[in-house]
Amino acid sequence: MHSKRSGRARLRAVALAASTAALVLAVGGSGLAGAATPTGVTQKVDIELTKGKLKFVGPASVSPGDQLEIVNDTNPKQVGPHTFSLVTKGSLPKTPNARKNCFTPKHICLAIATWHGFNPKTEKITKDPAKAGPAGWSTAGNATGKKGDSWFTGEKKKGTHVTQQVTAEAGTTLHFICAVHPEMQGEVDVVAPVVPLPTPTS
Ligand SMILES: [Cu+2]
Repeated sequence: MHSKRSGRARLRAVALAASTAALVLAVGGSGLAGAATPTGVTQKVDIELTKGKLKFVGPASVSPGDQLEIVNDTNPKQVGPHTFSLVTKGSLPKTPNARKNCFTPKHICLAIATWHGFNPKTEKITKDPAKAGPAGWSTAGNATGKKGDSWFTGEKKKGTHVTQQVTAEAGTTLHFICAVHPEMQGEVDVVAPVVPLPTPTS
């Protein structure tokens, strides 16, 4: 009795170790730079002007391997251009005063401009999208030297868009801001994709 039970316990331990190893392998695989397994899902964040307010309108969650498209539904000739910029939560300006000073040295809006190769003399950018870390939407930047992933909509026409794969890890939250209108802020949770279970045959 005693030996039978410990044998079963040992088997269970081995099975557990095996499934843990598989889990580690799976996580390691999706953690490779820009190598998330495609889910076949496309998610969208719209930049909208609603009741006089500019905002990001998007899903509550996305998964690694989803395509994430950003679309500018506003007219840059009316409201100016935008950026969709991944930033750390701590670098989001929270007060009106912080938002007013956002485009000054050591603040996130000016930092975002530098990620895009902004030249203050010509007021032109040279990199779009600005890429940081692994390929795809992966990396949040800050105001003190860490670059993040970012897209600039351009200033000429409505409807411009960009699509990149979500390569941030499941369990994280992506915070984003517009460097032109720092009151435009948003977030999306990155969650593990739902894998459909095989249909039982009996
Ligand atoms: Cu904006």
